[in-house]
Amino acid sequence: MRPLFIVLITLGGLAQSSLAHIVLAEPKAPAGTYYKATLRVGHGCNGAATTGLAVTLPPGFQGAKPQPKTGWTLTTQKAKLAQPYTSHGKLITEDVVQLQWMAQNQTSALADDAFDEFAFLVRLPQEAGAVWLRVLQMCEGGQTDWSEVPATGTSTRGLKAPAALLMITPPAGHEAHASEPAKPAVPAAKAPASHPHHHTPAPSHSH
Ligand SMILES: [Cu+2]
Repeated sequence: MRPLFIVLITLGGLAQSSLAHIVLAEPKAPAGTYYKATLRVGHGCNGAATTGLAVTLPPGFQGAKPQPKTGWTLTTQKAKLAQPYTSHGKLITEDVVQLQWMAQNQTSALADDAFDEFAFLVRLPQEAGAVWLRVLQMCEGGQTDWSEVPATGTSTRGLKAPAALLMITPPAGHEAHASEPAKPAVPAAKAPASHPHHHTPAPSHSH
């Protein structure tokens, strides 16, 4: 790679906000809830149009279902689970581990000067904390592997191709457990109080 090219990429990286990367439109969600993950693709690969997107689901993400897109072919990949779980009374021993959207033709490909969103529905793990979604962006004549994760914390500053960050917040109703040791990477959890949770001790409604 020529030095000038590297300088341009670096400058570009500094100038762009994280909005230009592949990010989650809704980067925060309570643990154990059904979450619509919307991956926002802000640009192609060094100017080339995006022809495909493959997202790897972190462990504990259950029953992922991609949202179909006109002009794009969907593929879901399943794998045997190290830790089977029960859903709606059934034991789940294998689950979706990767989702892929491929443009059916050049017309469907996402031009560099446009943006689009790729979504899926998934049940989030019960544990709060920072989770990174690895996204492989395939383009005409190249690709970008959005897989970089900071050594500590959750700042993606200085990373050229960071994975998409999701902050899983403690479920509402578990705030009383705040004295439990929290994972260091998690900033003060602000779970919306508007999500009633079955673990919430039922307050006595005497009125
Ligand atoms: Cu970017």
